[in-house]
Amino acid sequence: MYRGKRISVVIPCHNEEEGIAAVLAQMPSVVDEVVVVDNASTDRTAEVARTAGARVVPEARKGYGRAYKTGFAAARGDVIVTMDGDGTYPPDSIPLLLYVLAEERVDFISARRWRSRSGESKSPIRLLGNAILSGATMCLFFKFINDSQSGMWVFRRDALQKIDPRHDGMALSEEIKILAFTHPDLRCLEMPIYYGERIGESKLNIWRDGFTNLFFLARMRFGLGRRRRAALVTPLPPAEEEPTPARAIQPWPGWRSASRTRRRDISPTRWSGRPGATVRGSSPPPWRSPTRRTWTSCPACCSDTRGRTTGASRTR
Ligand SMILES: Nc1nc2c(ncn2[C@@H]2O[C@H](COP(=O)(O)OP(=O)(O)OP(=O)(O)O)[C@@H](O)[C@H]2O)c(=O)[nH]1
Ligand SMILES: [Mg+2]
Repeated sequence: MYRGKRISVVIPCHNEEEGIAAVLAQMPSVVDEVVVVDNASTDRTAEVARTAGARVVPEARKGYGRAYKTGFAAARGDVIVTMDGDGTYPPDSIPLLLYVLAEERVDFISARRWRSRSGESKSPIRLLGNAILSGATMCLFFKFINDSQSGMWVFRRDALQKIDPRHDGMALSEEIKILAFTHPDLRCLEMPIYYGERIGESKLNIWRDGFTNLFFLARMRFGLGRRRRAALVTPLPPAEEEPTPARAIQPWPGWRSASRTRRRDISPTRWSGRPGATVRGSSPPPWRSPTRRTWTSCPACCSDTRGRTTGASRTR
């Protein structure tokens, strides 16, 4: 628990029995739950994680993104922290990242791998690949993201609904950052961290994953606008809760019978169920259209003889 917020750490694992034990042993006390997504492991990953106190969620469908989506759905915290189960990301940086998240009122932090703790740097091919992908991200989306492939993020749970990442593979890492950093309602930040040596065998396929991520960036550049617009459409309420059509609303007794009567027959006395009401002055209260989001007066009683609406109609 940190400043009244529950903290969940989500870790996707595919055959990480050596790494996960080391990661869980370093977990700071602010963390309320650790969700280890056991992604089709054939070793003792699940058993080791459970013994170390983590909640293990099985996910039989392989894929880094697939594992994360399952983990996010299972996490119960208000703030979600992610990292690999291989010891590369520092669990002891979590309190500092949470402090910045709260102090700066940020919604999403991506941890940038700055320097290696042991002083050993990554292989040149990986450094080059990361530079190309991060450079392409900056050029295509005009966002200064130094480490687009980092797997450590700290974000508020409610931001996840706005981001809605979908990719099943390694590209989820860049997808989630692009969606967060380009979202108009989210405050995002990149913070440097030290990274450690990998424990166990890498699951990254440098060429395949590298090119998949690069093509995904291009596809996302063209699809992002459409995706944002689709997310903006407010879904209609479910059928059973659909509001009654305006004509069936009975703001006062006698409304229905009056509206069914031919227009020339409507007299102030017949029209009103309300004492003292007149045809023009007795308009029913404006109603809010759930699809158009406008407040509309009833055209039946507020329109003039040419059928023009005379009542107030305003958009909120
Ligand atoms: N690549 C990959 N990783 C998975 C999968 N399912 C879970 N994971 C986990 O996702 C995390 C990231 O994979 P890594 O192999 O560490 O990839 P990486 O961090 O880009 O590469 P390294 O620098 O070698 O660690 C690890 O904890 C994996 O165990 C999967 O299907 N594919
Ligand atoms: Mg890793």
